[in-house]
Amino acid sequence: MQNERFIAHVDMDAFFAAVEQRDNPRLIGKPVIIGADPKDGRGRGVVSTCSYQARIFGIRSAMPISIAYRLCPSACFLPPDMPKYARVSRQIYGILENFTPCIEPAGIDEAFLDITGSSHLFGSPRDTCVRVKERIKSETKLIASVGLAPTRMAAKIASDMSKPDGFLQVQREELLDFLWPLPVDRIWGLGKKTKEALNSYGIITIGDLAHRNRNELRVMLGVNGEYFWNLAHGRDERRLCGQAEAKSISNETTFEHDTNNSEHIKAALLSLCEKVSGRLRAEGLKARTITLKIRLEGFQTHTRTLTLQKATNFSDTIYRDIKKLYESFSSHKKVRLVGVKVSGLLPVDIQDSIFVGPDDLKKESVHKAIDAIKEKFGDAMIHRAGSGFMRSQAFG
Ligand code: TTP
Ligand code: MG
Repeated sequence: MQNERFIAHVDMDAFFAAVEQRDNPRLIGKPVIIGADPKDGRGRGVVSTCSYQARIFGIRSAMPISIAYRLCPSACFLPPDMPKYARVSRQIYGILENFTPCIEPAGIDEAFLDITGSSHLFGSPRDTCVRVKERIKSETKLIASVGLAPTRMAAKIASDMSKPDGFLQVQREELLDFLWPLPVDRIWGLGKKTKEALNSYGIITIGDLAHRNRNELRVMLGVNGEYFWNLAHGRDERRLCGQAEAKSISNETTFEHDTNNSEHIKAALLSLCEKVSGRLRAEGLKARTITLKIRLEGFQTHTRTLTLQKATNFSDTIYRDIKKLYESFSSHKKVRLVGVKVSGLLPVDIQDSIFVGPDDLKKESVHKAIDAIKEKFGDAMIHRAGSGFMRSQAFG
């Protein structure tokens, strides 16, 4: 096919743990857990990651470290060494740059590569992926798994399914057969709550979602409905190397009763900022522009916008500015609805975030851990402030 694209997703196996095993051969083949201090089972933090030997015991990223300790007290527990992982990450990105200029970083240990135009240099797309794996192994002594597919989402699922030390190719003609049997929450950005809602409508697999009417999904899920429907049909036309589409991500909440309780309003805004920033991270994006929307009693609607010096997807940064905008907005009227919108979206960029410094790295990793917990256990697990609002939906 003329417009066929070949997207590879490269993701390191058990990244932090693998680096530690490489640097201390006594750890090779053993359960190694990177994360908070377990304090003999009384530790309060979480697991960052663990070696595949530790996964046999049921240990996973974002699990409370006390549970990990209970499951495998004899494991080797190590604190994360973020500057070291950042150095290795830089080295890996350096290797990837040899294969294509078209790289989209997706995290400290993963990236998408558009290798459509690289085949004449390295053989078929499959050969290129094999070479990527080999080169990473020979230069870093670490193992990457690689998925190859016509879309980013399928490539990411393929690399994940192939782990550890895997490679899986999904051809264009097999794309829907590959996607449709998978549970619906394999779709990017589709979290636990949406999954539960969809399951209650009998939508269990990606195929179930794809077979529903697009408008029906729009009614169920707002603008996300159409986004998820397109992904379920294997449509993800965003160009890897181009800028993200000129679009925005937003969420809004209508209070059960109009309110002028600023603590309630700020709690609602914080929750919206967390949702919006979670979506940004799920889509590998950062935002430069932040907009607050306030609808007062009587349906008068106001927006306030500010542009950041540096794009972000951190919820606390977005909330800090939304709070500023809210506090500078004065009205004696009660508030009916608030919304948070981010725009000026950019793909997550190496210089812009991951390698800025250890603090940013830690933050990125904490946010990722929080997203993972929310995905697994729902929002109820992590909440910072009480929220007395009801409906939440996207605004355009
Ligand atoms: P992942 O690629 O999700 O996990 P992984 O590389 O450890 O294991 P896998 O073989 O399944 O890919 O994340 C990359 C690193 O990011 C991971 O080594 C540690 C860090 N991380 C956290 O700190 N907290 C988290 O909740 C997750 C998911 C990852
Ligand atoms: Mg990984």
